[in-house]
Amino acid sequence: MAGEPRADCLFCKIVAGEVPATIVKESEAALAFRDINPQAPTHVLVIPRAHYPDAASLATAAPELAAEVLRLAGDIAADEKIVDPGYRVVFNTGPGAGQTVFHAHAHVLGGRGLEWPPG
Ligand code: IU
Repeated sequence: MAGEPRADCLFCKIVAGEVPATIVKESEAALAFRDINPQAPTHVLVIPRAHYPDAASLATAAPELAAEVLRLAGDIAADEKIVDPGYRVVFNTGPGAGQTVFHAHAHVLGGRGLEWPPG
């Protein structure tokens, strides 16, 4: 069922406390933790606690939860002091775009110059 935890999902295991993560912020419905392979001085992942495979399915099934993930991403940027000069929020969607964990997550990246277009 949509939103239910999945036994084979790494981020569901982080939500359950079964896999360690450095959590930087939490809300009732979402969680933010540092990426284990950071691509920038700030690289935090924001996830809904409920399982949706990608950002589009999250936004379709639970729009308020998608908004909560984006709000938390903005809070992280403020906490990490990367709002100025700017930061990036990325949802890799599909293997061809580099998605490796199929539990919706926003990458919050900042603290260095960010090229456009991304690779
Ligand atoms: P992607 O967009 O699906 O590729 O992002 C998955 C991210 O999850 C990736 O940047 C990994 O470094 C990160 N990650 C993590 O933070 N903790 C873990 O235990 C594992 C992956 I496995």
